[in-house]
Amino acid sequence: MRSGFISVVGRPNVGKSTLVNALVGEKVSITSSRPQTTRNTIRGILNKDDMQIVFVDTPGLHRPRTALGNRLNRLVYGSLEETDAVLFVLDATQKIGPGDRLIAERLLEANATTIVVVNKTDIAKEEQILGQLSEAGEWDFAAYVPVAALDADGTDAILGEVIPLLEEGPQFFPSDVHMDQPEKIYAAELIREKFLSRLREELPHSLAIVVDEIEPRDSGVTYVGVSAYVERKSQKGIVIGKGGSLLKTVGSEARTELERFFGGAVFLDIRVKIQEDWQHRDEVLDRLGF
Ligand SMILES: Nc1nc2c(ncn2[C@@H]2O[C@H](COP(=O)(O)OP(=O)(O)OP(=O)(O)O)[C@@H](O)[C@H]2O)c(=O)[nH]1
Ligand SMILES: [Mg+2]
Repeated sequence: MRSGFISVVGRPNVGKSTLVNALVGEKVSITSSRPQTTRNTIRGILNKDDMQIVFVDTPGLHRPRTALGNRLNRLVYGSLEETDAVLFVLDATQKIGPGDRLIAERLLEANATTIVVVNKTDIAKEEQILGQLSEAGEWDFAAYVPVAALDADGTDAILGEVIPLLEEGPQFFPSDVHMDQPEKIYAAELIREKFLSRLREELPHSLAIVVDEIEPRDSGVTYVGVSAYVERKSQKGIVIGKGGSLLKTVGSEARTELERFFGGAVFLDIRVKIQEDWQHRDEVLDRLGF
């Protein structure tokens, strides 16, 4: 059997998680239009006959301003040590900037086999795509592939580059699984995704979701008990919304997804709590599971 780990790295919001989902063919990692959506390395597993590819989605790399940001960057560069190749994702609609260059330098230093993926070609102008391919071409990485991850367009071309790199290796996961996240973590991510799509500006960064309890009840309903942590009192009001309206909307959207995941009725109980300045506090980050 041939197998390997492929890390997916890049600046925030370039479409890494969307790409991993497209490659695996399942929603393993949440996505949103807000930068810094992904907060952990998330493995998505693609099983093909006699082959297993483990894609490692990572948090977007940026100049860290918080203890959380620092941890996330360390996590990404740490993940490179255990990967066979890297997909370095660029956003075709954005100019290559200092952030991208820094990542490129780190990848070159680490001597990582790197495939550059130019994403969002569906909304980029042709000259933007060509400009990026030629500018990024100066880094002299192993391959360059334009894609539109949102439409799963170009994923075959990526696999065409990745598969020849795989070596004989063990089967890391059972052949019928496509992710390795514990149920509570995955459920918390699905809930956070719904909040992200409804919250504005800085608030998404201040939100942490912890699933405290998943309990099948006699009635056949699965009870899901959740704490939604914000950093300040004012944020609590925003997350709850006027007369509880935002919490209600998000709760109902999240419940629909959770019911699909659990395959049955779900009672979702979200409590909004304040954990002051959690992004900056190491002991709280430990407790919240970062
Ligand atoms: N039009 C278009 N939008 C895309 C494409 N890929 C991703 N997006 C959008 O770009 C936004 C960011 O996508 P994500 O997959 O969450 O980006 P990410 O790189 O994982 O972001 P972080 O986890 O914050 O680092 C979302 O709104 C996606 O729907 C694409 O190929 N075309
Ligand atoms: Mg992501």
